[in-house]
Amino acid sequence: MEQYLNLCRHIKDHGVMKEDRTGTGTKSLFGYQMRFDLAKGFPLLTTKKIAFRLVVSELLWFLKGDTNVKTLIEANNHIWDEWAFEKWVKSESYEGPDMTNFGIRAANDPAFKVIVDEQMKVFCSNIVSNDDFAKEFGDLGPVYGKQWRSWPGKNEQTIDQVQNLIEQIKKNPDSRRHIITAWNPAEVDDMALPPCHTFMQFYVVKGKLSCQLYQRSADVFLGVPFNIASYALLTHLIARECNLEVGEFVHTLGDAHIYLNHMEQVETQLKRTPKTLPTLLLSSEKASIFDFGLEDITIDGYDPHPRIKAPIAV
Ligand code: DHF
Ligand code: TMP
Repeated sequence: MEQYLNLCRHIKDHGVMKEDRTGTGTKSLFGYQMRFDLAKGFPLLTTKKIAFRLVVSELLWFLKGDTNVKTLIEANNHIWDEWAFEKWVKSESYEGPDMTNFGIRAANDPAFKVIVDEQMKVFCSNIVSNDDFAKEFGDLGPVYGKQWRSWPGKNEQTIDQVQNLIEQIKKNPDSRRHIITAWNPAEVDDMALPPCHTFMQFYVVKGKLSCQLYQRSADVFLGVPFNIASYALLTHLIARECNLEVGEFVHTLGDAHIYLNHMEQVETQLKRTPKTLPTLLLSSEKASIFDFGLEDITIDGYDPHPRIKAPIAV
């Protein structure tokens, strides 16, 4: 994963200070590309520990067409909590302490973070125990799952981009139209967070399937390691279903940034030596990509350096 460390170094050396929506501040640059040969091991970061089960449960959630955090929370995956929580604390139903700009305030004030964490616990337990609450506040809007599996088409019909993609790869591998887009301009305003990984294209040559992702906005310390693993996994799953070997994952970034409150963590990582990449193991029993469950996807030989914590910008 030298590619990832090179990206961090490149932003450190050539990035420009840039303000951002969250008020955190970033070092940023525009336009960057990494390539990962998926035959050379599974690109799960080894210079810090990534909880692979979170990557898997999020991808399965997308693939099911789900957009409600209830499913994630029930799988003990809390990576999307803040963006559903935000809807709740801004609503009439919320009666707790003031949560205006809770993200940036929690990042700068440990005492306030304790209060946010308490309210977040209340939120998560409401989501799990109360279906009406989950329906109203758990849904992130028409985000990835909706656009991937049921993009609103003509005459009230919906388009299953994933199913169509798999069919086309099987029928017409040479096509230059193997595309899935999550960026739906008509619906972006209804999303809790407009898609960051927005546009992917697949490519088949010599029996190998490659994938290129265009990511418009890239949180290099927290989001990007997940995004690399997630798209590598997606490529493996689609290749398996189409009887192809895996080729490359090409990761193209738009605004590639390191948040200023992640700089120390990035430094720590840069001092570490990458280890051998793990191997992905997929259950051979499942016929379709849509049948995969958490237990069918595992990683072998993953021996990373310890986890490094960092606050997420909301
Ligand atoms: N917002 C921002 N500012 N950056 C993101 O990367 C991001 N990613 C989102 C939603 N909004 C975002 C969805 N993906 C974590 C990783 C990926 C992710 C959201 C959060 C994260 O916090 N990872 C922690 C561990 C989390 C845990 O163990 O629960 C990490 O250390 O990798
Ligand atoms: P933005 O909508 O203002 O660009 O903020 C989104 C932030 O989330 C930005 O820092 C990029 C980051 N992000 C990722 O890096 N990867 C992801 O998968 C997601 C959902 C977000």
